[in-house]
Amino acid sequence: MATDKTALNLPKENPEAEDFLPILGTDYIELYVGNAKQAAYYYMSAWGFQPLAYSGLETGLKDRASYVLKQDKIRLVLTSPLKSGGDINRHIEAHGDGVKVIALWVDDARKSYSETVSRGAVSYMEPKVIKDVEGEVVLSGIQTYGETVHTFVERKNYKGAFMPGYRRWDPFYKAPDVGLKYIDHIVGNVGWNEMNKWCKFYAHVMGFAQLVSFDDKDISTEYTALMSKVMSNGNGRIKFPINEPASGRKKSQIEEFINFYNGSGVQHIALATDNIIETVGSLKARGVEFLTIPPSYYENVLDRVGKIDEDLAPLSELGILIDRDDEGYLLQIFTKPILDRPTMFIEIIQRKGAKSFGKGNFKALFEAIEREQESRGTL
Ligand code: TYF
Ligand code: FE
Repeated sequence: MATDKTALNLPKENPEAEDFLPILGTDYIELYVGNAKQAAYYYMSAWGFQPLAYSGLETGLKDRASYVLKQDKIRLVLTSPLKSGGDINRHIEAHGDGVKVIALWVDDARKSYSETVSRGAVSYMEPKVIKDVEGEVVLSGIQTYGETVHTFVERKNYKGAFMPGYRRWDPFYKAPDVGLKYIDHIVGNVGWNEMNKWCKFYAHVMGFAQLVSFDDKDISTEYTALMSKVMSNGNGRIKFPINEPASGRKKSQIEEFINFYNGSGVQHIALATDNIIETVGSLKARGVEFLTIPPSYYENVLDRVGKIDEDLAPLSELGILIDRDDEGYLLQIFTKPILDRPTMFIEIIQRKGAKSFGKGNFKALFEAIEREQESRGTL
């Protein structure tokens, strides 16, 4: 692991410099999916999301339906087209179900737009005000890797369930939550030799700093080869690792993603909990499938990470990985791909002081991913 100080004008190293793009947090993640009604049911029943808002034919839309789900600070929007043709169908045809929008909550969506577009961002949506009786929201947006976009959401005085155009959605069915709290990080996979381009985009255009970088020597040897850099905004609330494939003995898991997604896109979303044993236990009981870790991982893991608060037995039973840095430790686990295409998956993470990414787990994790790749015959 190397901390790359060459990466541009970093807020951390220049604390006097004004953050030209202050971000309050992730506002929501929107996926374009083939069947939003059924996807909503999956994220509610398996993942414990609660229904929040809806828009579609009943609210006057003619061409799409969206369901908004919530669990603590995490909001998901699931959107499907209602007619043939159009951008959403084209997105699904190219990528399968996947993340279209990573929405960022800001104080000033107009300024966020002008600051980023003037630094070279490609516009996705010019600032616009949307209103209803509950107040108003200002939206704007820029393009990022692949067909993914960032919208800026300013909701100064909005009192409604989600935003104008949506109505509260309160179906009779509600599954209990599973203790998911907030989005820890969102990872993008980009094409060969594109990692630095997109890290420069996050640095120059959005004022992010590089936290860490992993090169193919850290991450490949005989395992799935990739390179990765983690970009973070000024207050550290937003963390975007960017991976690119590297050549190795077998086909990189990043290359497999790029092939099935037809380009760059969101590879995984890491959701934080403050009790990973309970959260993962509930998810498994509801049918969520995780990568399996061999028992040998647990034989000497405590020699590597030292003392932890949890008993090892439930961690080992569930296949939860452990890693440590200077500031503490972290617990993490990864699902199998949650779609038919081997593209997107979800990570559950519990941080106990550690601010890093689980480099100490890469070998066990990538071996687990390789076993999955083998089972698909895609190596
Ligand atoms: O949070 C972490 O430790 C992960 C590790 O293709 C990771 O993001 C890195 C690359 C990858 C899958 C997982
Ligand atoms: Fe991760």
